[in-house]
Amino acid sequence: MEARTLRFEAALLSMDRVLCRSLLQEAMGEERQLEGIEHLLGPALAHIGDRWEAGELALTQVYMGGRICEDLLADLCPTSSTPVAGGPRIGVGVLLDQHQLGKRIVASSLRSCGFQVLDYGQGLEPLELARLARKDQVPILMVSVLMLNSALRLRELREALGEGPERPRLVVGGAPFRFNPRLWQEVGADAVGQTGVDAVAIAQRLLEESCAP
Ligand code: B12
Repeated sequence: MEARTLRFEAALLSMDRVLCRSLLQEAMGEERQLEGIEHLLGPALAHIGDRWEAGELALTQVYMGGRICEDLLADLCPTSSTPVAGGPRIGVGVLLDQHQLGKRIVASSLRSCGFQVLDYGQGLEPLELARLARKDQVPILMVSVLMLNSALRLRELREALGEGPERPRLVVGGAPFRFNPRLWQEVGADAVGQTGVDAVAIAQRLLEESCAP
């Protein structure tokens, strides 16, 4: 890992919010803002997760790390920073689990590129999420899942979205798809992405495809 990522991880674990914030701002200044956040926060939290799994860290440390990142994101990339009237609409949500940082970054990336984001929240049941997406007639539904059990329930969501050209296209992302690169196809998704930048590129591609004669 890069030196700054290691420093960020250490600052998260010692709950040094001031240092976390300044490292994040530094990273945001060097790259396009959200990409800077992704490059620092993603690997640091993934490493904290691995260390928790290996028994080196307590769950409370994971919790506090996540909490600090949540507060920093709320502060540095507010949810409604760029409301765009008339842009293509995209639904986003977290299926079943409570890991919401990825969804937040994906939503901010989409908003910053002119999409109207309908944020359905987290901890959603498959049928409920499908109902919301169909009611709003979003052409694309982006779903974040961080736990394998939640990822496997994407099949139910995909089924409930229905068939035909009008059904929302299902785009997925999150840790289980990094661990198993074929999982997105197994659950019936239309596309998978690893970052907020991917989310934007996929949305543009799917919308172009749907307009093609
Ligand atoms: C922080 C964290 C928590 C925090 C969450 C805080 C919060 N408010 O979100 C807390 C402490 C609450 C938590 C709880 C739990 N966690 Co947890 N957690 C993590 C951790 C360390 C980091 C996740 C994170 O926020 N990463 C940073 C964000 C920015 O990254 P991201 O979500 O991956 O999103 C990026 C990309 O994936 C992508 N992306 C994400 N979604 C989408 C969607 C689309 C459409 C696209 C295009 C892209 C995209 O773009 C994002 C931005 O770059 C992960 C480790 C890991 N490797 O992910 C474990 C992890 C996900 N947790 C895990 C577990 C087991 C749990 C608990 C069950 C622990 C417990 N015993 O209680 C609970 C479950 C809670 C629940 N019901 O949901 C396991 C899951 C394992 C599995 N096989 O399912 C992991 C993988 C840790 C591990 N190595 O074992 N967790």
